[in-house]
Amino acid sequence: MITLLDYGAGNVRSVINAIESLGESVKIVRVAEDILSAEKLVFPGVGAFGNMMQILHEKNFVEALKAYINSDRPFLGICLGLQALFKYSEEAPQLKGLGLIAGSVKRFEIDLSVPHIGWNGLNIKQDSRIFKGLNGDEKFYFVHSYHVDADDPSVILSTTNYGYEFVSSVQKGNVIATQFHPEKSGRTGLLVLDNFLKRAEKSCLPVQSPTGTILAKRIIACLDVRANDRGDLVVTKGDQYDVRENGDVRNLGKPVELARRYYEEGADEITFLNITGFRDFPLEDMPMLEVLKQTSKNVFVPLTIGGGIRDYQDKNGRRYSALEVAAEYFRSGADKISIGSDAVLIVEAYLASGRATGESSIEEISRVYGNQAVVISVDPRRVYVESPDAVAHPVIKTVIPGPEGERYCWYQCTINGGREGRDLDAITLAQVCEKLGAGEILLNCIDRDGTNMGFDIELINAVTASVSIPVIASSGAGRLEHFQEVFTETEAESALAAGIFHRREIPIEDVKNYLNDNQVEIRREIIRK
Ligand code: 1PR
Repeated sequence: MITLLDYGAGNVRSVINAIESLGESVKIVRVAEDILSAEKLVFPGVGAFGNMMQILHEKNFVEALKAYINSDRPFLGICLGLQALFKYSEEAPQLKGLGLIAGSVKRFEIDLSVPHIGWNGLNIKQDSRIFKGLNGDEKFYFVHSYHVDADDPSVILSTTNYGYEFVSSVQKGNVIATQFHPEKSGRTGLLVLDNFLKRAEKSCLPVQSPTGTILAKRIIACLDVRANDRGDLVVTKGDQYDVRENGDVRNLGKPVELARRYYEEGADEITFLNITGFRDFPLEDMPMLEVLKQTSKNVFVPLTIGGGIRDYQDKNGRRYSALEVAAEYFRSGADKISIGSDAVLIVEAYLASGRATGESSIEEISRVYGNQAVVISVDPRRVYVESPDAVAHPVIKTVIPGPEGERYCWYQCTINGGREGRDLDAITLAQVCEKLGAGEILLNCIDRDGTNMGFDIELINAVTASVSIPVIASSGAGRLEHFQEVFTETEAESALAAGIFHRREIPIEDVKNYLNDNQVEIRREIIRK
């Protein structure tokens, strides 16, 4: 029996699913006594340090946790579960950590995108039983803006490079804690978790121990989901957002099955977009929640879900906050949520008033679950203009002439699935959303969506140049070269595709092999039978 400390973090369901997939059963801590009587304790956390410590105090878990960890019984801390062991964090300096390991938690100070999101390796510093069966060149999934700084090097189990070398895991007797997420690191992550759970007897070092690690570029599979006219939830795909063919909603398969297939094929992340979410209310949309619950049982890479996340009033006049909607998605297995139309309305209100309210969905959800959990899905289309000063929006000079040969354009934001254009541009939207607490930009492009013409490189460069959070390039992938192009001609950290995967035109593995052959750092999953 594994005891799991659930303080309400966003990734608890993923950890439970991973532990249960390894044949173990989980007992959730209800009272401090459950911690003290635990045989093995797993403490997963993701989100904000301050919020976590506050809840641990409110639930009287702090002293019990200290007693358990000092008793040197098996303990696995994940992400915030690692940071909690240290004295304090720059993220909430007013709140003390457990102070069981000397040192503190610092924010990344680098000129790379923060948060550090994606698959990165480990520089192994000492042997451990969690390394049984590892080669040493595996990559693990990280999603964080802060990292620990240990005063005593003897507790450092591994470091990782991201701008500089930071501590990515620690070990002190039977206490092990990782900054990366084994529950979201595919089969490699499950192996590490299994080694901890099954008390792999021998402490060992991986076969190889490379020095220096590199963050991989991510390949994301996107499933645009909606109900077809018969009410079945299907994966569909638009051509420039038009999902109908001969009047019918294109049906490209079942969401749970396709997600599983892409996981098996090596997708680094999977995104579900409920493309009619703006119409209906997510919490009444049980089928979508069920898709997430079913998928997260067998898919151990990060899951993002978007569509309809906003404050809402149901037909009985009951008001629901976007935070409640997001919480339900996290409890159902999501690791990140994506906000589309509501983000456009929030930024318009911000620009109109010149100040943040603190109550927008972006601010509320990032405050509780951390900015790395909030993705902004942008649905822009090109608007060609005669000259750079034709409009009050940032205009780019384009190599792709307009219908009348125009050489300038701006990117107009839309809402409600591209149905309504707004007087706002994609660059300003991304900048303000970052300011309000978003952690990542999913940069779609209506003009390129479903066209197989390649990504809109000019749009991606314009947005990546204006934000310091990671950007996902999306829309238009049609050939292997398009992925090479987006990773060599832009700063995008990830590339998302849909149509080519659904129509089995190019398997994910081929994309990865092609990128690997062309010296683009990617994650390879060594399939362990
Ligand atoms: O506005 O918060 O309710 O969220 C709705 C979400 O659904 C938004 O994220 C929006 O991007 C998405 N969406 C809405 N309508 C459509 C549509 O297609 N009619 N899909 C839609 C957006 C864009 C990508 C697509 C890439 C890659 N599709 O998700 O997967 O363009 O496609 P490709 O590789 O085939 O070119 P809210």
